[in-house]
Amino acid sequence: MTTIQTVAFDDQKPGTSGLRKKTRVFMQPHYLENFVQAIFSAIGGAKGKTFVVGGDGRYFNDRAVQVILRMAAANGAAKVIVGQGGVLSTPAASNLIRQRKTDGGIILSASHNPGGEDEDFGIKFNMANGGPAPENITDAMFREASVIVSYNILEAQDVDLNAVGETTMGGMAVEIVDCVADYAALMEQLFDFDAIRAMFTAGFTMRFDAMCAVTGPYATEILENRLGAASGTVTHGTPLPDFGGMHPDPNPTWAHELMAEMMGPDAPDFGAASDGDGDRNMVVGRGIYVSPSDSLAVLAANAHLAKGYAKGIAGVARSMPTSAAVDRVAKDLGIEAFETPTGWKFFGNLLDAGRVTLCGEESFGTGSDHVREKDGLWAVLLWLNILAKRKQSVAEILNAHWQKYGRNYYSRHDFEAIETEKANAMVSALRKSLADLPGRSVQGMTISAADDFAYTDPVDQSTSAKQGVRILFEDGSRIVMRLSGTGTQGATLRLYLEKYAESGFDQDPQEALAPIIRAAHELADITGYTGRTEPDVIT
Ligand code: VG1
Ligand code: CO
Repeated sequence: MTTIQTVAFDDQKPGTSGLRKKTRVFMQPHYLENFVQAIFSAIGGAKGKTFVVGGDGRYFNDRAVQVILRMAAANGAAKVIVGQGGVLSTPAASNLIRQRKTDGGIILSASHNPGGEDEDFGIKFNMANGGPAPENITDAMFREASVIVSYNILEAQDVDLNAVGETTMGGMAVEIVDCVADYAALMEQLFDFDAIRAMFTAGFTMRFDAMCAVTGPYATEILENRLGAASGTVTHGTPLPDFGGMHPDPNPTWAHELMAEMMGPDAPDFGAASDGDGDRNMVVGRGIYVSPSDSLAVLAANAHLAKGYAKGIAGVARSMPTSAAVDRVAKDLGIEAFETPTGWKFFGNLLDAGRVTLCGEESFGTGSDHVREKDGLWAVLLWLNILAKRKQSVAEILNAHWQKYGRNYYSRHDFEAIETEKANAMVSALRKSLADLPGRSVQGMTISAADDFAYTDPVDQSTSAKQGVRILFEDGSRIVMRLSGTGTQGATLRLYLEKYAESGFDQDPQEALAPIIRAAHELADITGYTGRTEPDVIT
């Protein structure tokens, strides 16, 4: 074992989902090593522990896995379980951490951010429950990384990550496992594969765009091999280190090929896409896009149709900026609904305590208590299960849902790579104005309340402040603004817009939300501070 002297970097602060930087930042000497050592320090050391390690296969994934193995061995870990090739989707890693009763796992991914030598890389730690480290642990990682003076590493040859089976490194066991097998087995337990298979046999057609990212092998095995979807259903199914130049963010802007096909004359019955690390999903019906907030609500209302949820669901949780559509379903079902800050780490306690079964975010993330991460393919399979049982189209299911619950018109506008000082100035001015907003009228609407969202975890009472500015109107409409915690360049402003309608369900969301969009620009003076008049991405 070698102890290497190092100097701390001052920017190793994990964001919404781990530490994300440009790949070249991670590739500089000691950068990755410092943070890995900080992770081990933050969790009370690695000695005698078992970890899962894997990533989404992006550029530098393979070399980072070798570094982590050498450091885990040098820090006394008993065993590391690695996905073949160093690859594991985020939900599959979460599942392995739980199934194998390990002490946690290190996941290498910058998720929906592009990959490659000039793009993004990321690393995060998940706890023994399979979920992202909570804030007290990520704060400890930052503290440790800020004062680090040395790290431990073993001088050893690379492990052959492609050879499934057991080997050793120093005194540590290394087990290379098939990436897909355990995950696929879990999906078979939750969903009615026979019913879905029968639907495909009867001619149901589907397109799954894996966006050259990690879900390809999972989707091909489950959809094509086990469920009998036509071969070629999965496109962009081979994971590539640079995602083939695609931006692996499953939304209508970046998954435009899928959108064009689904809105075209020969659209299949169902379309879906997932992101870099496989935890996000976008769902599209023939000629109809399903917003993630609506998808969560539909899944909550229909989950009992799948065998894994046949007993019903205990409760639901959504991140604060996610639309309130799922709250209406919870009310109807007589179950609890929770509103948490952005980021999956805030769902962990509620899931562990059995208070919620389903949770989701407006950012194309949906999941359940089967793992402790959002899970793209899981959401797609639940939709397929519901379609197979209800024998209706996506459009019919969505329209029936709105008829029953009303429609929460919803959109998110992203203004990317703003100069950080300008974005911060805008947000602090907005924060200062909050107390004076109630009672004020903008664009013909009266503001009823305005605050900066603060959260107290109902299970362990931990608190998180400044989680997003909320401006509520008397008619129930809502504006939310926050700065992204996953970007690697400047600041990204996320503007979330919502309006509830009891009738008139066929409007374009951008039209239905037009006065609220204008009000947001007026209240925050987005153009004055940032020079931007139009968002870069609309979802
Ligand atoms: C974004 C999303 C958030 C999500 C996070 C991680 O965070 O808004 O809902 O949990 O990405 O998703 P932010 O701070 O940029 O708004 V993933 O699939 O990138 O791990
Ligand atoms: Co992701």
